[in-house]
Amino acid sequence: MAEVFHLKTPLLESINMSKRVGTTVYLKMENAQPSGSFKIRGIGHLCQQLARHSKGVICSSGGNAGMAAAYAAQKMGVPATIIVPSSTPPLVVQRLHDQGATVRIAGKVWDDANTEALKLAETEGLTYVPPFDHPLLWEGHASMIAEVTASLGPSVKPGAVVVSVGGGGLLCGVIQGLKDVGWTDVPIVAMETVGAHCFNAAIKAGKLVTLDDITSEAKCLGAKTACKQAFDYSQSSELTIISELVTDQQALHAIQTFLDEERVLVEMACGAALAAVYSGVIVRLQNEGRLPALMGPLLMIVCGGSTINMEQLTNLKHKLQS
Ligand code: PLV
Repeated sequence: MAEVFHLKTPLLESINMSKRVGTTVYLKMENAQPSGSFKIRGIGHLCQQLARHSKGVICSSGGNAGMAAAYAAQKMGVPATIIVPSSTPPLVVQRLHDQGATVRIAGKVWDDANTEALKLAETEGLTYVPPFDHPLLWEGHASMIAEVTASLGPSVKPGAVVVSVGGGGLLCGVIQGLKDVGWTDVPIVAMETVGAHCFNAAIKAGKLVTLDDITSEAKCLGAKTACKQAFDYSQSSELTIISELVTDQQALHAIQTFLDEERVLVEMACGAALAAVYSGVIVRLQNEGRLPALMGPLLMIVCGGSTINMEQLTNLKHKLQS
């Protein structure tokens, strides 16, 4: 069997979040993955399937998919080229270099970097690693839900799951995981920031839409168009997907509170999900009757992320709180 690159992550109970929501909150600590986020689950799986004999992989990324592709490629002894947009902070470029990758900067947002990656894949014969839109990614991400079932034991089922949405790959993987274990009745709260809200915009329009620009600081949620599978799931009568937005200020407040209370630093993309608790979205949805009374614990996918350090946190505070 092929080597698995991701780790089984801890499922931690958060006393502080539980107090806020009024029910037990469990944190699936994907920040603890070797590449710093959940992305290694799907990307590790995809690379195993598609890149074993490759002359090199190429991945377009806001940062974390690239970190995962570089990690998997290094493990497989395959060269990695990561194309990031200019909005990616220098600290990530350095981390990618440290992971042994060649880094190129192309365009302003992820969509520009992706155009370049597809071109280079073609001209240089490299294996293209998409960050969110591929069934093998969703299959790999689904393993996190299988782990949650094992951690919770047979008698406990989550009352709801909270995830961040960028292009929707994490969402598709979580849904795949819920399907695998027969939990399709568990509602999903899909969180984005204003300015990186392609999934919310698609649901409102009733079709996939492409945002004009990414104006949020949560750059790793910054795909201009959600993947089709995520949108199709949002239209399915078998699933309950509630799409909610928070501001960058709320996402920043969430990562600061998480650092204070849980002693873990995550990036803005993850802050969007955490803000569902810290900014009262979950309680409001329940009060509005849109989220049924939680019959089980709330499961937070702590997606993690490498585009953060203390300096970057200070920069974000200056930018967003002045
Ligand atoms: N980030 C992708 C896409 O960026 C990337 O290239 O890294 N949480 C974190 C920490 C992430 O890095 C991402 C995606 C998400 C959540 C959202 O995942 P998705 O795109 O599968 O919905 C443009």
